Amino acid sequence: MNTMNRHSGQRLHARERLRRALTMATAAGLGTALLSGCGSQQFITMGDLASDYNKEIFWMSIWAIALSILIFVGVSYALFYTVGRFREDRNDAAPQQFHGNNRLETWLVVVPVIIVMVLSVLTVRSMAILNPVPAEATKIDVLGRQFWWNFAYPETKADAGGNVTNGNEMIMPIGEQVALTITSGDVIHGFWAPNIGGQRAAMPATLRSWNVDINRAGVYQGNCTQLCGASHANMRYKVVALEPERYASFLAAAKAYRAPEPAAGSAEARGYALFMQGKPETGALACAACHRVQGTPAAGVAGPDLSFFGTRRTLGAGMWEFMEPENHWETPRAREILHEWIKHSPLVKPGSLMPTYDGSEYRANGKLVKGGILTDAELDDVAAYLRSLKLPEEANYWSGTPVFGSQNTTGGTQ
Ligand code: HEC
Ligand SMILES: [Cu+2]
Repeated sequence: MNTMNRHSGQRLHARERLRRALTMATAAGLGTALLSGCGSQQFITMGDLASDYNKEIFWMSIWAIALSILIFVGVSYALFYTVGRFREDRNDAAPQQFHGNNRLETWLVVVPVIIVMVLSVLTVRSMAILNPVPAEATKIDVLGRQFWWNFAYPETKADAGGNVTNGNEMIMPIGEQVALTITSGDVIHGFWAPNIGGQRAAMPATLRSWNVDINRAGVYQGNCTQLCGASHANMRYKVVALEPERYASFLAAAKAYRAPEPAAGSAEARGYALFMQGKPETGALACAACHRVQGTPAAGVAGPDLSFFGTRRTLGAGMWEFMEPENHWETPRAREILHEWIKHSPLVKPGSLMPTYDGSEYRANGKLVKGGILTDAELDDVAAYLRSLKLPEEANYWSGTPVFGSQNTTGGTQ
């Protein structure tokens, strides 16, 4: 009886284990399917030696590791030597006491001090190389907010007013140091783009400078590294590094850019009106209150800059990527996601601080409030307006730029 019970118990146990394994396998499969459902998300790659910053840190690490190995070997040798030499079975008498052995103690102090000094000198040397901001460096102001990024070019005043600024996609030149000034508009975020030189905290009311660089043109992945809220993991961005000439032509076009004026009566024109004024009858807030579009009265700063939105290939701070070689915003998937985004972004991106436009609740200043309403047709008009916000083709920084760490490595419109 007893044994039988035990047997059936074991069988149950085995069955339970199988069930759990199956559930886990299904969950893992679903997870993978969901993740890959997001399209070809670009991976983070580390240890990229195309960046002089990374190279400097790499060699410093090699020295630190070499010294650590030396210490490890030394300590291990001393340990085994002592254990072997002073084994109890060989020496019945108490081991010889050697406190007061000045020679030994001097060595024990001097050697670690030398090691620490060598490491400090190496560190200070690297800091002296990496930290000073060269006067001629390209300057970019980085602002992190829940859950997006803005990249402003403080030295490039737009002809239409304000600084040239781009949301969630940072364009920089290759082959020179780029001086970032990093801050946060709310909580602490972490600016992490390993290909161009690692990680820096983005802290409110604090400006941190940091020089980054890379010698290979391409699109690289960046992420927020601080647990800053619900969509911390969806606070991504792209670093687009361009050859100097291409960077210059981007910057010149961005400087001269004024959002294209929609033709009267077009969907874009209807979208423009909604963007600027919202729809007060239904409580739909004006997008312009939170978003800037260069060359229009829209100058909001509570959300990412949308001036070149049509040229961008990411949405929701890199939560979605659209890498189709041509007309990426015209694909059914992109159209659907953009529509859903404007309609109720907190539903598709947890914690998004943008209002809803389908009457559902969202969080504003910590309180739940009801969004206004735009009809599906109106949402499409607004989306059409956003898609029309394009830089001239010669300034399209995605075009032909290789995307590293992605299944789709061609990127752009090659
Ligand atoms: C109360 C401020 C506010 C209003 C009003 C607002 N937004 Fe936003 N918007 C945001 C914030 C904040 C984000 C960033 C959300 C995130 O990624 O976490 C955002 C993000 C976006 C993005 C994604 C940008 C990117 O590159 O990821 C688009 C597109 C957008 N808004 C369009 C609109 C449109 C269109 C309207 C009007 C129908 C609008 N927004 C109204 C605050 C606002
Ligand atoms: Cu963050």
